[in-house]
Amino acid sequence: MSDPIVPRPERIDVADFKPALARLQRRMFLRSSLSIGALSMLSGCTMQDGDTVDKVLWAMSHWNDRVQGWLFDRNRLAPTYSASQITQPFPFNAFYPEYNAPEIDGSSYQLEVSGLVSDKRPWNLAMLRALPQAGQITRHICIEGWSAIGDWRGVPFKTFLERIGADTTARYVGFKCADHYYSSLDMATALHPQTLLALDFGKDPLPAKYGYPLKLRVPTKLGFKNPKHIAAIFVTNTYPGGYWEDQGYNWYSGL
Ligand SMILES: Nc1nc2c(c(=O)[nH]1)N[C@H]1C(S)=C(S)[C@@H](COP(=O)(O)O)O[C@H]1N2
Ligand SMILES: [Mo]
Repeated sequence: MSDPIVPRPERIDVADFKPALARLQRRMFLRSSLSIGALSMLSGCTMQDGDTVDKVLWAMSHWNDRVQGWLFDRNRLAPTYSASQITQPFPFNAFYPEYNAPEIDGSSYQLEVSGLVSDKRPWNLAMLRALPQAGQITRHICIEGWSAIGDWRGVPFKTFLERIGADTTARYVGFKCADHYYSSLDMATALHPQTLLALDFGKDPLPAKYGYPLKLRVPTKLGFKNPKHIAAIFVTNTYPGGYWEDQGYNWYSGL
């Protein structure tokens, strides 16, 4: 039962992230201790054809999302760091090389809003900058086995959801990006006090490679749940999936 979503915590050089990683490892231990044999007993199928195995594994993964959602403590904060601890240079990562990062014209940029919200008017950058801003220095952890501390600033996502009149009893918030990446979050994480609609990296607007003009910074999730170059945000009860999520990475991926 190979699991593409298991990060390699031994390659992450962090002492202060130990509690979060220990929780993650505990959850993964619980999952990996279920053998194919146990799975076939539980699911009542022989797990002989690939399709069935696939279906059971996906069902397990969605069950795992629910359990992780229940375990999520909406008040638990991700660790924060001092300015001297910021990683320089901060790594770039995407499903393409850095020179292919989309170049977006900030002056004509519009953020689309749709789904279960009362105000669907699009947003430009000046409107987003006029909302209350907050900063954070937190650690980004990529599933590929690296982590880095960065300094992001922007609109607390909860504030933004309130401004657009989002139905916060809905299950998901989905994101569509200018590079055709996409992702989604559970509502509890969307409303978490450290989830930030980031406009700046350090003192300056986000550079193209880090997601200009807008990215979601979610320090309670793995890196791939932090969409860059956001073009559209929607609130929904229909599971939206994501670029890596749809290829087997665990959707919840909380820390
Ligand atoms: N639009 C978009 N967002 C994305 C990605 C991407 O390919 N496209 N990659 C994700 C992954 S896997 C990581 S680790 C981080 C990397 O962000 P960084 O370039 O700021 O380090 O962006 C995430 N968000
Ligand atoms: Mo990543």
